[in-house]
Amino acid sequence: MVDISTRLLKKRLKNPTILTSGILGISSSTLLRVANSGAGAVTTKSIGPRRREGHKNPVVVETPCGLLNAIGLSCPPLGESIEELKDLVKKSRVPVIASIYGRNVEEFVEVAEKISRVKPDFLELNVSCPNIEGKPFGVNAEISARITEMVKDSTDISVIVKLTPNVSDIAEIAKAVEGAGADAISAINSCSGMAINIETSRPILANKFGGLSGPAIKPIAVRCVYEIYEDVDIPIIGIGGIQSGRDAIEMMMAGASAVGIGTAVMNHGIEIFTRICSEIEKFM
Ligand code: RRO
Repeated sequence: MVDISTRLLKKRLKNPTILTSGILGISSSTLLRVANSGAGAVTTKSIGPRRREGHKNPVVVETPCGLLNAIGLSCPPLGESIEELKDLVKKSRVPVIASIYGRNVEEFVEVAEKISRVKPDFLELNVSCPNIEGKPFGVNAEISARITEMVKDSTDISVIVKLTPNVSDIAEIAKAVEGAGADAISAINSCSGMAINIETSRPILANKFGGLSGPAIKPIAVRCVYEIYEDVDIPIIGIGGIQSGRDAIEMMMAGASAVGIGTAVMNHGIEIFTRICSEIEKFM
């Protein structure tokens, strides 16, 4: 059998597939099912400092080329998220990435400190959610670097920074967070988009705009990962539209050390991890 294990910083992944953030929430039992189903690592939905409702329905719309979402960073109170994460970290046989967000630098640090106590394998800083009021921090190199630096000062856990493709120069942001101490980068978050119901002449999503994911964004993700890889020396988790082993290999050829699988889980179920891995093995 081909060995497709890989390293992400100090952790060994039995294979390069990672459940991306947001797809299956933060419930420990759900994430453990994915961990036991063949994923190389799992990522929680982004955890914030306090309970957050998220946007009104509809929050998801399927388009012919991908999924458009505007969940709006919904999450339970921090204490509840921490209990779920604690259970997940205790029981998971694969590395756990805790995704976190804050409305400012102080909130990022607060969540990072509290989450670090339950010792996930990695923290992922979500500076790139497209579904917030105004622009995400990730469009600004200086602010992204400041958040990275402050979180790094507050934790011993390796920090991954998740970048947005909705910028003119993603490599510039990648270099800034690398300079601020980021241990790795994940790219990309969803691409800002919109869908209109032409019968009602209204936007379909209650939030009007959403983040597009799925096969439509794969070429954008491959281009972003390639550009980042040329400019930074830290590992990259390549995310965006991966549905098959060939897609995963393409992303790794662009420079990714591991790949995030998100929308494909919704389309094909959690068996997607073993399917992608066996396709990678065959290709190798
Ligand atoms: O919750 C969301 O609406 C959301 C988040 Br936090 C994110 O990072 N990316 C996305 O497409 N949706």
